[in-house]
Amino acid sequence: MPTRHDAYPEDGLYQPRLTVTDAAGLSATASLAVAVGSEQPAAEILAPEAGARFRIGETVSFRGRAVDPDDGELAGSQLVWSGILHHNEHLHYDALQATGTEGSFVLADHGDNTFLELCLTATDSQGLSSKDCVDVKPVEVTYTFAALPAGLPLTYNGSRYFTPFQVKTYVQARRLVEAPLRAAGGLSFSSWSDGGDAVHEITVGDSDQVLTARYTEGAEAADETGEAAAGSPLLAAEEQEAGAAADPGHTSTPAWTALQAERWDGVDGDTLEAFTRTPQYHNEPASLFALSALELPRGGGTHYGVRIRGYLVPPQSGDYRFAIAADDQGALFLGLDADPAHKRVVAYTPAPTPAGVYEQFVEQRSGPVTLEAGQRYYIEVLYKQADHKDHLTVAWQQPGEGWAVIDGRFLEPFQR
Ligand SMILES: [Ca+2]
Ligand SMILES: [Ca+2]
Repeated sequence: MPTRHDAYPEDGLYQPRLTVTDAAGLSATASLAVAVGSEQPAAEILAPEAGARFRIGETVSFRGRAVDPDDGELAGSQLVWSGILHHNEHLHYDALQATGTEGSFVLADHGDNTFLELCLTATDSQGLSSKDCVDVKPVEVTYTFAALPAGLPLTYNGSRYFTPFQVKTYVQARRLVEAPLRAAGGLSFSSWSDGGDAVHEITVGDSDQVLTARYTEGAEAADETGEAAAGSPLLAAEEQEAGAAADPGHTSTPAWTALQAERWDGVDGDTLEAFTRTPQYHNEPASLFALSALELPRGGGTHYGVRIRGYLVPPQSGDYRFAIAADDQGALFLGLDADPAHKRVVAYTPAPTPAGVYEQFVEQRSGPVTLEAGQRYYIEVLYKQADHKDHLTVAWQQPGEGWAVIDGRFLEPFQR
């Protein structure tokens, strides 16, 4: 490798360039900044201090300086502040821009798992610069969400999780929490421990808290039949449905409240084939939970399998298309009519897909399926989670419409 030595007798900033040209006449150039007789300045953030935490809505004051071995203390005009918002693994630049020795901003709420990286860049008279950065993080607290009885899914900030679950969030942040009005086993929402409505906004307090959604046995009719139905939670759900309809207070209860998912735990393997071969699958499920759409709550843990059965009742006649997304694997079966014996696979995931992405594999999407309005078609979804992420969504395209997750209002509970 050729080496070249250059001497720069005058102080200043030099940009030596190296150009290489190949036999075909194509060339490339690289350059380098060389400052002769000068050293770079030292940027230093004096405030906020590393590790300092701020509440959402609080004013954050920042202050800094830079000393240059050649120029001495640099003027405010040579100090530029910038902010980089870290959101999960994403970076958003230009979260803040300012010039000077000091300034302030109000700490905004960008959601959980976020913080601002505040940087000061000092540039001396020769164009040499240095940078100092500090993380500006919100004051964090842990909120635990529980349900009585435990295990029911609750929604925190738009995502559903099985209870109990914990979230790290920020003091003074506002978040939406939601408890379904109806849950599996004939349960009705009763109250939140903070006294809020089933769906309400919380302002995150200064310390860790537990928020509990309490459920009670549903309509009176369900209580009367509870004993007979004890061995069959699905049957109990149907009777609950009938009981709810007879209770004037619950006449608006939508049919989907009885749509149930059956869950088996401790299931080995990462495929549906492995799932359906296990002894567990041929026994009673470990738990049941209600669904409001063909979408499973995420964060359900590892090594479990789910079966959802019911009837699809199309709102209009015509050609429908179906699609499924899952991690680790999911399959959608549809009957030619209401008889489970006439089911066939219309869509499945050959390998894990990203959440809500239906274009990864051709097998994920069905061809056109002709359905008649008001008819009941048996529908079954099988899902297997091994480890890491879990998700399942089943979407459809009604005639002349866009893709949407199949809502519970088009589904009826399975009848044995
Ligand atoms: Ca300098
Ligand atoms: Ca997984």
